[in-house]
Amino acid sequence: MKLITSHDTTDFDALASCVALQRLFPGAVIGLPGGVAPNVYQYLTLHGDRFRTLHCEDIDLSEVDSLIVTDVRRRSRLRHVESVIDRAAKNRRNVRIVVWDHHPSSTDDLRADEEHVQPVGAVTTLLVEELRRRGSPIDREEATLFSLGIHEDTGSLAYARSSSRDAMALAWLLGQGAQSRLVQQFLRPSLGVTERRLLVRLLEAVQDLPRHGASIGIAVLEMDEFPSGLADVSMEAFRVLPHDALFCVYRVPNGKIHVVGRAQADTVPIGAILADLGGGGHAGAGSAAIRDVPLDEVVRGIRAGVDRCCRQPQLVRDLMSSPVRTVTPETRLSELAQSLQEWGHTGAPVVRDGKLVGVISRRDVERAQREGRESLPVSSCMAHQVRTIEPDAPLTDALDQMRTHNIGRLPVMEGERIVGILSREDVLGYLYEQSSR
Ligand SMILES: [Mn+2]
Repeated sequence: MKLITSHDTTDFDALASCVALQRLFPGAVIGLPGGVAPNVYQYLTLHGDRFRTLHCEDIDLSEVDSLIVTDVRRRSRLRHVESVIDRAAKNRRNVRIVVWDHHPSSTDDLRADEEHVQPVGAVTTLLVEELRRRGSPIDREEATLFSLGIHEDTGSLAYARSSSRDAMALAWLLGQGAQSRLVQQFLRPSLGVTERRLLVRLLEAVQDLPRHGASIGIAVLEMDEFPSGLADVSMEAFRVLPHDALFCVYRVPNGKIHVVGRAQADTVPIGAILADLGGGGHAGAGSAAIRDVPLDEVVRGIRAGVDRCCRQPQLVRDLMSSPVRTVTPETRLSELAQSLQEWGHTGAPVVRDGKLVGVISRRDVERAQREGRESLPVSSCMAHQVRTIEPDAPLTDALDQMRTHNIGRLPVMEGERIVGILSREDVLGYLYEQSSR
């Protein structure tokens, strides 16, 4: 028997890639580990006959002579087919193992006879490319399911790991009849009443892990009933909260602990941290299901992982321009206009007797010119309320200030002394540099 399988809490990328693999391995059976994600569950209540999946528990694993694994290759996440993997380890002739995956490699990875691993946003993308290459026709139900897989794992192409290949696969699927309205509907079903209650509890439970400039939240909940929709509730909380990263730790009545982690790109490597707890995932999203470990030990494990894995934050000091060109309140606007052009700056701090008394931007000067006030001094139209920042503040604080108050440049102050200036251009350059790495 040929068995296609994937990871626990099966998501759309896992399900879609299983279904696509059935096209490559006709007659193969899809056997899922156990729980599926709630949105996949809802999808399967309607599509269960069209795309048949079985529980691995209901399959005679001793019959399996081909194991096709997708969207996962860590052995710790493949316990449900451990007996098959063990048979293959004894004699490769017993079982042939094929892997399709897009996760980073690890020392715990399965040894495969055939491996298709590439760092695209969704493993479904690799399979769509393969079906396309083979000229296999697909219908609109398949096109819609494959789109769901790619949308889910790439955050509709907005996650950092999305690639142009994911976008091209989606474009092709639209051409094959993928239904965007249904994608939308199945991707994020609205939270039910129980999930909303859980969301409120979760939001109340969030505490800050004061670390490294990235703001990291952790919420620990002891549940007195079996939960549903933990991933969705965690995602919703992450959307609402101001944190760069969020760890949601749920202890369910049988003592098992579920951890769901989410992070903005380039802040906290969620997958790596949760892998040490027996889970896995990507930089931006991951999960772990942990048995027989006390709650406080799990929380300690997360803290330790964060300490170990988080990069040192970028500080304002690293990015600010220094020394600073300043002007006095008495400088004429016409003169300032010329200086700004010469310096290539879009504004300047205003200093009197070594003390910062205001800031003025090119926009202020241009307005004054339009209104014929360019002979007036800088003091006539500078901003007196100046927001400043310290050189050792994390860059994220500076970004917050710029965003919240819509300011273009922050004088960097060491006590009374101005030691630098951080402008929008400095920050933008850095952001684009970072995200293109
Ligand atoms: Mn995936």
